[in-house]
Amino acid sequence: MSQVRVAIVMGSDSDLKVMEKGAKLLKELGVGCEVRVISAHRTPAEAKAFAEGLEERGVQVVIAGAGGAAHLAGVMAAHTVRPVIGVPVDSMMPGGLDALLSTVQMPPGIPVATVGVGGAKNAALLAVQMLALSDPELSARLKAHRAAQADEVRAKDAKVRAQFEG
Ligand code: RP5
Repeated sequence: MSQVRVAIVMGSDSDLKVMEKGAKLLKELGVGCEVRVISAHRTPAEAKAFAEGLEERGVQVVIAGAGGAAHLAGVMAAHTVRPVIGVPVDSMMPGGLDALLSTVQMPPGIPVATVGVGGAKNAALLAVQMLALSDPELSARLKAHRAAQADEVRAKDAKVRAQFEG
């Protein structure tokens, strides 16, 4: 198994349908990750111990997703100086506004880089961009991923254009 460089944590297994998209993308880009269910409220001792142990285990970035009163990313950030990316999950209030505000509105001094509601893919890409700062091979894979994405859009453009051509 490759070295775990990114930890994906979520408040409940009900968040997995969102968070697994990030895990899948990390795998595609060849970044070792671990996926855990740890709750800021239901298992607070585990949350603290997990965050405190990240540095020693060599984990470089944390992606934390939770819904409702979403404090998991903030709790992770409170107990580590590793960068924490928060993913608000739409699980209680429609649209996930509760989770978005709970995740993004951190007090000055303890930052959480918050992506959009359900934005596990962007969280993974942001984590990869951080790791790529000191990893040229990963940076090359990231550029190839962007290029492939652009090709997909061009293919869609061609398809839509063809549909409406006179
Ligand atoms: C949050 O409460 C979790 O992150 C999840 O989004 C939400 C509901 O949890 P379950 O009742 O599905 O376990 O802590």
